[in-house]
Amino acid sequence: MAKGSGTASCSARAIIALMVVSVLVLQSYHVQASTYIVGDSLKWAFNVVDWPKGKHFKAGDVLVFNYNPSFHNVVVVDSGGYNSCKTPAGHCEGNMKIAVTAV
Ligand SMILES: [Cu+2]
Repeated sequence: MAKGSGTASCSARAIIALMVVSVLVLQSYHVQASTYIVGDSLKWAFNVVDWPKGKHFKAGDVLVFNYNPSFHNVVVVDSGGYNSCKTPAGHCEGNMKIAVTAV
């Protein structure tokens, strides 16, 4: 009986340790996530195509697109859509597009 109790206690400690490690991993992941304003002071506008250059995005980072929805929008496309983009108002052709790789 005493032996069984010891085993249960040991398992409980292992589970608690695992939970602590999980929380620490989640917290460090959360701390490392960054928020970016797409286009910085230009916001989401024409000629933002080079904005991602030199930045190193990670999974979990947040990209904020600030724009007037009466004039612009944001659409996720694949590389084919990115390269061949055509929009009625010519915004994509005006380099109102970005390609982002997160690691
Ligand atoms: Cu636009």
